[in-house]
Amino acid sequence: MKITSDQINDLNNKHASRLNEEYDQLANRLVSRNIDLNDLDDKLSTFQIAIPSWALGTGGTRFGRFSGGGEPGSLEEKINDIGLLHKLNNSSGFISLHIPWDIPENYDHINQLAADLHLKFDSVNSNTFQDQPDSIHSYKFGSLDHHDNDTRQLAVDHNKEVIDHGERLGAKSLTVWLADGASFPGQKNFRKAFQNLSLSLQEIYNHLPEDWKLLIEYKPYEPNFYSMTIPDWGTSHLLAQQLGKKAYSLVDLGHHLPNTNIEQIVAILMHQNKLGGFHFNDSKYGDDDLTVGSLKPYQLFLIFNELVEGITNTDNITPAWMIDASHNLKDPLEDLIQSVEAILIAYCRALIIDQNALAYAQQNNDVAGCQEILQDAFMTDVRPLIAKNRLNNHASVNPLEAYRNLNVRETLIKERGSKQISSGL
Ligand code: AOS
Ligand code: ZN
Ligand code: ZN
Repeated sequence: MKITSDQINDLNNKHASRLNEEYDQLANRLVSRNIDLNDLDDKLSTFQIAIPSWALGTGGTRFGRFSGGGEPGSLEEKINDIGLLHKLNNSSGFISLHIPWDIPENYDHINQLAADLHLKFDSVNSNTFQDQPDSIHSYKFGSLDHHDNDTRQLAVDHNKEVIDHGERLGAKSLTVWLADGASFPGQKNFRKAFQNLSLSLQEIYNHLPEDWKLLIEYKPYEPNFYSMTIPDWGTSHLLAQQLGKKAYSLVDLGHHLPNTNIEQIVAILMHQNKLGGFHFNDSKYGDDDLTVGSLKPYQLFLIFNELVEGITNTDNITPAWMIDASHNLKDPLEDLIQSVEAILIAYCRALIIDQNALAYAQQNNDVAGCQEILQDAFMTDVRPLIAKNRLNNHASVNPLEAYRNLNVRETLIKERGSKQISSGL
């Protein structure tokens, strides 16, 4: 299935006059507040979010999985789905692959396919949380942190191979998420597990090409429920610091205990130039992996405030952005469209914060004033800015509506059938 520019133009034309009215009204207001709309437009156009290859199929819980049909069965079909998204929203131009789920059979072909759809490969992900069918060692009790050297070596070698695969795709970073930990007190010696992990990461780090980054994800619990070997940002940061300048922490929004001040973590990591990657999702209880912005849009906005502040005022690299959500009830592509939209809205709202006024209010201990400034930006409906930006970039003014009008899912089901199950979680 392909979506053509003509199809998008036809649908956009119906919205054009109303959108222009809404845009002009908002633009006038923002210009009067000294917001540089050209700069904002450039920032929106260049902001690209990676879609993980495992997010295109229906996810599940440990209790069941209810496929909606038309799922991609091959890497080609996964890339094609991301191409459809990117054609609609012009903001999902990166793919994040999981090895060994997505090892290309033919690199030239895969690279060409991605290039034809204006997509690039972002961070590659290793998998030492599952045993592979032919494996002689098991990750049941750990991988990079394992007390058994052969098991640890298997996990280290796997990560090195993932880097090699990534190099052939033009990727520039490796994301390591570990399931390593313990579910019961006494099961592991914390100090030794950390030491083993540290040695393993060092070996992987030494294999990184000069222009690559190692992104270290942390998580407080699950699949282990007593301890995780990288439970929090402090541990991730410590490891990244020990390894050197190519190592960074990766923040996944769902990987914090309830009520954690994630925006503060973001600010400090950026201050240390150590925020390398970001996984977006939303949650009410734990790592719920729900649609971005579906529950806590204000928190997402506060996080983007720190991201924008950090990008402007620190030397931190631009982090690798990725959606890390799971789709149990919704059509995965509709869910991804909504997540990308929520990210853009939060980003755009953060971009229109009056930073000078905020700094002035902070200097003067004007606490009420600070809140007014943040909430003024948050309460602003920035959707016309985003829609207009997409219109100018020949993408869809309303991607979800276009997706439905163009019968994308129905066509995919016709092409691929209703039974096929995509690889992934
Ligand atoms: C797991 O909870 C993490 O969020 C990972 O980033 C990711 O979901 C996993 O690597 C997917 O396989
Ligand atoms: Zn994640
Ligand atoms: Zn997660």
